[in-house]
Amino acid sequence: MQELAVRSEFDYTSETYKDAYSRINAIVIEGEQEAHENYTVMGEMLPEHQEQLARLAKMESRHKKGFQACGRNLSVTPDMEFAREYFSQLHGNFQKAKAEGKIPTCFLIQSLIIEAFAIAAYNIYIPVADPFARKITEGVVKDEYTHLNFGEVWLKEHFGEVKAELEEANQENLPIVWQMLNQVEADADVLGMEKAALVEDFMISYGEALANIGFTTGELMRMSAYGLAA
Ligand code: Y39
Ligand code: FE
Ligand code: FE
Repeated sequence: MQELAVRSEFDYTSETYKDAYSRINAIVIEGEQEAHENYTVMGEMLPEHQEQLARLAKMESRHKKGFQACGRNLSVTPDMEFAREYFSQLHGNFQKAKAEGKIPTCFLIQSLIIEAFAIAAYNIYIPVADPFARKITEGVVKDEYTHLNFGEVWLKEHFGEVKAELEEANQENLPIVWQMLNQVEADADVLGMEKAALVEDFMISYGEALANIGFTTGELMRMSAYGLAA
């Protein structure tokens, strides 16, 4: 009954829905592909965690395949060029951090910021998704929590040495996520995902992660406020 009530709100076959889906679906597919690449690279940078990071990378490719199936199921062609452009700033910052051997920055970008973004997007999407996509997304979001946790644990273990670098990386990358959220607001709305709910869910996951790593409440408030500079 619940399912029928939710389903009747959306026409998943309308051109309006499919047009918005062509961008959101592409963003998710591109995000999963880049997450796969990022964890593969991080495994090379951290030989002692190579096996675990390779496992995360593999999960990301599975997610990508799942979301590609969601697009096909709705007869939507994902706009991959749009999605590559969408991620280009974060992608560039990750590549730069990697080239400079800045592992904490890599963790902040991929495991904290991008994972918290994914968790927010997937949690908010699940109740309004078509039944096929809902099943897939429910499975995926569980994995994303373990990815966020992996970054948290590593950063917590190295908190003393990485704290200053994390503050700098936060200042540089949090405003970018804010811009990304603004950019996708209209399309997300067509899919039934409210920006305010996305922001709230993102800040909960991200803030909790920062607290678990070792930041004080005052520090994480200040760090969160940098997002508003977007
Ligand atoms: O770790 C992961 O699997 C992350 C790559 C995926 C990112 C997904 C980004 C979702 C943003 C969608 C925006 C819709 C409002
Ligand atoms: Fe994923
Ligand atoms: Fe992930």
